Amino acid sequence: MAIGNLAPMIHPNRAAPAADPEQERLLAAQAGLVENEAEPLNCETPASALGGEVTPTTRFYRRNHFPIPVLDKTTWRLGVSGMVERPLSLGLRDLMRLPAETAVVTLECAGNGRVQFRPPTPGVQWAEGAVGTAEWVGPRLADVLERAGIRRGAREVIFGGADRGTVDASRQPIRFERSLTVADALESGALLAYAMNGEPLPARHGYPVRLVVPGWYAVASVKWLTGIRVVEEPFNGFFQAAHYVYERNRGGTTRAEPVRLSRVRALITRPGSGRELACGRLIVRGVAWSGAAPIERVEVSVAGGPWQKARLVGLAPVHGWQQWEFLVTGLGPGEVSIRARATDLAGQVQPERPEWNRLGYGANFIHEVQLLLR
Ligand SMILES: Nc1nc2c(c(=O)[nH]1)N[C@H]1C(S)=C(S)[C@@H](COP(=O)(O)O)O[C@H]1N2
Ligand SMILES: [Mo]
Repeated sequence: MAIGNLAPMIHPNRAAPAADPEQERLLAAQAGLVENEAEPLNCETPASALGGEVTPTTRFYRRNHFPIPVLDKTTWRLGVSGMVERPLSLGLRDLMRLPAETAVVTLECAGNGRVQFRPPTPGVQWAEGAVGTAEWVGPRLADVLERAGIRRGAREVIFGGADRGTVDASRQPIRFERSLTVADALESGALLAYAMNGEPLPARHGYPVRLVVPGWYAVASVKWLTGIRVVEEPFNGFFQAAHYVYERNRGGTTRAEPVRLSRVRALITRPGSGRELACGRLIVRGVAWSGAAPIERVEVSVAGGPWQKARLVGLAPVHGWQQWEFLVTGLGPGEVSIRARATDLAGQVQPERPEWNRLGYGANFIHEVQLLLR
């Protein structure tokens, strides 16, 4: 990497103050989120609080690797550097003057569902609520890259966040950085989002600007974006090459494949697991999504019975989850389990048992709720 590429990485946001961790915990608890880790705060939405076209921002899951930086829009700059014809330094107003796109996009943490892997895998033990859908607004990443002009021979685009910290005691503090290939950066439909559900992004979700990469596991959607660097070499950062990879051992050799698109998955949002309900009829509701393709079908199995097709409700946004519902009749008293599984138009169906991998990613287990009927 040329020395010149480093310059824009030294930005005024380095010494950004951090959000108060106790206040963040309190707000999350008040919104009914489940805390999996206190500092940095990692909390998820109970499945029963999901559903609807978008997730209210207060209830949107939070996944942080480092303390939350509180950035100042008057000094914040987004640098575009490296293998570009015209390096850029953009302020929030500059970005807001560009044509904006609005997209409803589901973001899911690649570790969602990890708690179910056996043997257990390290990392935050997410159940199934590290997922949410929001309406995002901002210019297209491709437009900004076009303005800068990607030079021939460029291979990847690295996105740097303003947050930093240590990932293990023996190492220096690092930033949160992720890359996309030039083709993915231009063709994924990624946005430089400054609004979430009609409001400026809150600090915890990446204020003032985050990347939103539709269809990809949310690790690609870098929050608190301050630097975009176009490079010639594959990026080997910690969150790119050491983590967020499916690591599998085959015949004694370890292979690592990067986490990319969200795997197909359905969640039952109503009724919530553990509920006591009256016998008879019951409407089961949920959401389903897949990074690869739209949802083709959702099936429900009651008390271990056959898979039956649920009704898809409305037309889902291209990259937002599909709502669905299913009417169950003739329920007698006692405990009953209800399961739901999704299939996408690419032909991928949720597996009975997602493939175990060392770091516990892509755990798209079939969701099951237990009910007590009286
Ligand atoms: N700068 C920065 N961006 C980040 C992260 C982070 O820790 N720092 N976490 C990533 C991961 S793993 C996820 S799942 C999503 C979570 O976004 P949210 O907290 O807005 O739900 O942000 C991604 N972008
Ligand atoms: Mo994540």
